[in-house]
Amino acid sequence: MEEVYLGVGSNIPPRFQWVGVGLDWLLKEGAIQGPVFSRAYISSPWGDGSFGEAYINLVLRATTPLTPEPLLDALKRAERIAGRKEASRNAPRELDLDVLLYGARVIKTPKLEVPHPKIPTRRFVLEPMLDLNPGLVHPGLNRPIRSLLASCPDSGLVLPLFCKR
Ligand code: PH2
Ligand code: MG
Ligand code: MG
Repeated sequence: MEEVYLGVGSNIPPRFQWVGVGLDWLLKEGAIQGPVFSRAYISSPWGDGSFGEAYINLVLRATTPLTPEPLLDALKRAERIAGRKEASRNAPRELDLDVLLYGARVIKTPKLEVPHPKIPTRRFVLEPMLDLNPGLVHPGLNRPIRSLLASCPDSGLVLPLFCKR
């Protein structure tokens, strides 16, 4: 069993429905267990070629019995079950599931790079990671997520939907 942080995003309505469909399937399959969720955020589409409605973004922490590449395959399958089709990079999507962290492991294969290479540049990922663990340290860069957020160049809208409980 390993602890993982997964990034979750959707910008094709009904956004929360697609998030639910994908996560239900991952839980039913046993691909993830005991998920804990960040707040959900509204964020403006980020990156070259991105457009469309605002995103719902959140991060979850869970345990997984799967090794990294089978976990990635399960995430891709959950995306397809939520209706996602092949499309250009950054195009609107019903569901996007990314492996952000896999324990403290640093992995680079042709299929998968972990920690996710875009973590430091995306406020819609850094903010929800901090909800889950304010003391979290990026295992590849050996820098606190808090400090990556302080120097993050992303100036897009990243708005929590609800206040902290
Ligand atoms: N994902 C992308 C491209 N752009 N923008 C926001 N706000 N949120 C995302 O999850 C996102 C994005 C490609 O994975
Ligand atoms: Mg993504
Ligand atoms: Mg993705």
